[in-house]
Amino acid sequence: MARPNSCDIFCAVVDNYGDIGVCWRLARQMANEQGLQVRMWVDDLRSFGKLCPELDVTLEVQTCRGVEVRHWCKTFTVVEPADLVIGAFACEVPKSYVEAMASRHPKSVWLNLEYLSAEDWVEGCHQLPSPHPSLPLSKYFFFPGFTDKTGGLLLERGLLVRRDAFQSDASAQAEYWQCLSLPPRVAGELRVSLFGYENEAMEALLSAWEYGSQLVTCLLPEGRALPQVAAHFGVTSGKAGDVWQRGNLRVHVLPFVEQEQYDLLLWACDINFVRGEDSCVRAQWAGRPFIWHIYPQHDGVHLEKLEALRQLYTAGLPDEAALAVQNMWLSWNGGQGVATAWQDFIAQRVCLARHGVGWSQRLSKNSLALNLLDFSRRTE
Ligand code: TRH
Repeated sequence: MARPNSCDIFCAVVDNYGDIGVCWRLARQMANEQGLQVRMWVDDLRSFGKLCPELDVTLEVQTCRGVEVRHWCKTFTVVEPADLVIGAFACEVPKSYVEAMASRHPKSVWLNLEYLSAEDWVEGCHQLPSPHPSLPLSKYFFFPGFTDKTGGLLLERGLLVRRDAFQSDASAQAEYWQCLSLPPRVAGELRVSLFGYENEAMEALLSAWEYGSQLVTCLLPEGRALPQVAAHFGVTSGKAGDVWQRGNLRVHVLPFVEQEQYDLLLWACDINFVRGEDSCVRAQWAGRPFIWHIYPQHDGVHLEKLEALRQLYTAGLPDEAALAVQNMWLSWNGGQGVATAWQDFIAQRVCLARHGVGWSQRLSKNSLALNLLDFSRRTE
């Protein structure tokens, strides 16, 4: 097939912001960097509105940042399918639309964009077809990932150059902190972003920061971790703009911001606590040491995913630094001893920061958007 000109992306929001976060990033890259005509079908415009404040959640059809956004309702009126069709995270593309894809000439290329995992089996499943039981049409499994044999990661054009410029420009950073109403940094201060879920290790970590020898400024986006942090300071709730201080710990509660603004936060902080899928990738693009709170699943499979990324990411690090990452990630994901793990992690900060930059450069060679286009060009 020739290079696709149009792309439909279907996104069913399960919970949180990962699904819509990935789809929105992909849609903008396909439209604004690759020049495709992109339609994004989203079943929950309210969640989407958190990431994209200019969205009008009452509209069925609108254009936002070069992407046509459609409210995906239960009653789906069939439209002419696009050249490339991406169902995100195993969402069910409407039956009538699938039939239209099969009878189109040439047929649409249909992909299911899978969840991100660093596990070995991903390479073997990437790009496998799944023939439709009754229609002359296959769906292909497309796996993002961290190695050359996977679909790679979403990375905006020029992002690492912009990151490097920001991270080497002290006045741009000072201006950024000022915009957040933060005082200028003092010598020895550590700035940490904290995006996560409810966490049993939270109280122990906050206490370690409070009684530690270094001033820690914690930037806390509003959301699921907020009530626990508020409770540490003896308050029942919190909101963006709140500042709490005790001992050597100062917490600034931040509003949930657009994705580009969140990137700036990750670039500006010394250490980033991230979660889920997309923020974890963004922390890797930030190049700074990070701690991943993986999305917990009751069968415990998330711990295998955590371990798989941990192994890839720490390969080539000196033993002490690799162990520090392992202990910190495990203690933050249901393990024990977060206070000690934090001390060991912070002792490796310089080594991990150097490693993070090299790691991001290596990952940047494998672009998910380009791989998707290349695959659809090769697929009949
Ligand atoms: O919101 P999440 O917990 O999403 C998760 C994961 O994707 C997981 O894989 C999935 O199974 C589960 O939901 C249902 O974490 P994630 O993936 O990091 O998504 C958060 C998004 O929010 C990401 O795109 C970054 C963005 N973000 C902002 O745009 N502004 C902000 O201020 C913050 C804190 C985040």
